Amino acid sequence: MAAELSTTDAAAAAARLDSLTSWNADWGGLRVAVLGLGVTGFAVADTLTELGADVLVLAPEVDDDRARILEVIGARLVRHPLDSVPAELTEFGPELMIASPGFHPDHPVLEWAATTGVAVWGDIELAWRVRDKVDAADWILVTGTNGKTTTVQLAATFLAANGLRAAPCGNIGVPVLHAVRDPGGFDVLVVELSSFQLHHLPKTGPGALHPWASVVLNVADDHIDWHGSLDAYRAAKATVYENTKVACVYNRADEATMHMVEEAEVEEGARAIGFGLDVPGPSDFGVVEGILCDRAFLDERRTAALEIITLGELEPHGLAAPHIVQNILAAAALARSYGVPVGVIHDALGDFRLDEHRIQLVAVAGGIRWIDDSKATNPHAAEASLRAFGRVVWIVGGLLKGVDADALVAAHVDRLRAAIVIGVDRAALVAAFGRHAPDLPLFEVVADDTETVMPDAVALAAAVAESGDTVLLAPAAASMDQFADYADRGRRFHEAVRARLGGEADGESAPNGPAGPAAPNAEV
Ligand code: UMA
Repeated sequence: MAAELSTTDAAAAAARLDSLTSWNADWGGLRVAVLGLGVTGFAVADTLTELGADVLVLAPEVDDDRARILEVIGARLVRHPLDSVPAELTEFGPELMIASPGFHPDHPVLEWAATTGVAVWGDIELAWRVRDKVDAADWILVTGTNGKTTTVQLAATFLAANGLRAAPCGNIGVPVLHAVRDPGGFDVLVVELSSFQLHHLPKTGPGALHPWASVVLNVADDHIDWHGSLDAYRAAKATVYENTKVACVYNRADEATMHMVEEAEVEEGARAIGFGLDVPGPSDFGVVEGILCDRAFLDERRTAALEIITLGELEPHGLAAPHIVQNILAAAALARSYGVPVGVIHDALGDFRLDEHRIQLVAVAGGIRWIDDSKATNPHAAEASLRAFGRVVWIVGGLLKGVDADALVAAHVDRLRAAIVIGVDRAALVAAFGRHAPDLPLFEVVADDTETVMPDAVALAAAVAESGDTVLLAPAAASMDQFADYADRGRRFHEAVRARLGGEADGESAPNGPAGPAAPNAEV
């Protein structure tokens, strides 16, 4: 084990790190350990070697292409299971460690960094510090348990429709470092942040973000196993509002998000902007008689509102489900804070389509709708999905990530025709159904072979569903126990449905055609 840094060494190391707030700062020779070689670790190592730092990458399993490129760019790679601290790391004596988001805070290597006084950053802090490489774009931050990706895509679409160079990035799958280093430059980055990424962000000091606008869409149980408690998860999410310059957007239906804004240290003049499906107050976005409205970014907001679009216009594009309308309102608030006219937002929505596996209509046959919402990877997302339909045959289960699905089951038993439970954490779900709906037809797919899970689940659903029902894949759980990811789970559902129905299907939608959930009823 390396000895702890002496007080003088530690002060010198801290002072050097404090000075690193620009692409043009002196990164030369800085010893940086990079933890993980997934999408993030690779972008971090690539950036740091370009900056002239001395980079040591630690990773358990390594993609051959990435390993080859690391060699070419001059970063060293240590393959190690990382269940303990590799000797190469202690010999290297890093001045800084950059951890990939998936690494748990009490991972042995991160604990070693804490006890030896090595600073730990995430990739987001690094990206913020070097954001002036091309053009120092403004950042708009989006987090929340559900709806992040859709909101990021919507906001970036609205900004781009107004002629701005805008890029969606972050947890959405594109490291922010890629966007920051794009030679074309951007005016605005719309950054999706996971609670893992937020956990590593400082609230003050040279590494703290100062976003243009920020939003926490909602907070529900998720990733409790990673953060240790719901409070810790909430605290990580709340970081997104710190130092916001123009608009802190919050969800009126989720008080926790409002309290986060109240407690955040924001820049002078930053406004709190609420969104919700009900009638908006001044400084809010909301819905009045089926019309989505901005009552925040207009001088006459005490007496008037600007019309963005109607639910009737959204319906044909499959965008009228209540939780999607909330995402649209939040994204509109973010874009309006950057000066995008409502007419531009209206027109951009006409061309917008949701990604696959989000309440996606797969087929209709014999009056039964088959819906893929594989993206519902936690109970909160599955809740929104279930609410959007009438009588449901529910395909549920997977990896519950330490989250309790009991309340979700209890809340929706009345709308269920049957439940089909898949995944490794079946026992908890089966017990919940036993408690809340002992008479409900309940089937377990016990096979855990990736090839057979969906065909088995679909066969069971086909046997029990009746005309007028919706067969809904909304697992309320992560997919990695049996599938590569949620997209793989969704794809296999599509394949199984098509194989089962063959020529029977009455029609199949284009990716994310209207799934037909009830539109929210606005109150006047
Ligand atoms: N690793 C370990 N030990 C650990 C954790 C990770 O050895 O304890 C290894 C992994 O095997 C992997 C590497 O470290 O090879 C890096 O893994 P990572 O899990 O940090 O993932 P990345 O490939 O860098 O992708 C991350 C995000 N992944 C996670 O937060 C888990 C991606 O979000 C994100 O798109 C990408 O950075 C770019 O920013 C995915 C995700 O599932 C979509 N996010 C979670 C969510 O949305 O719920 C938070």
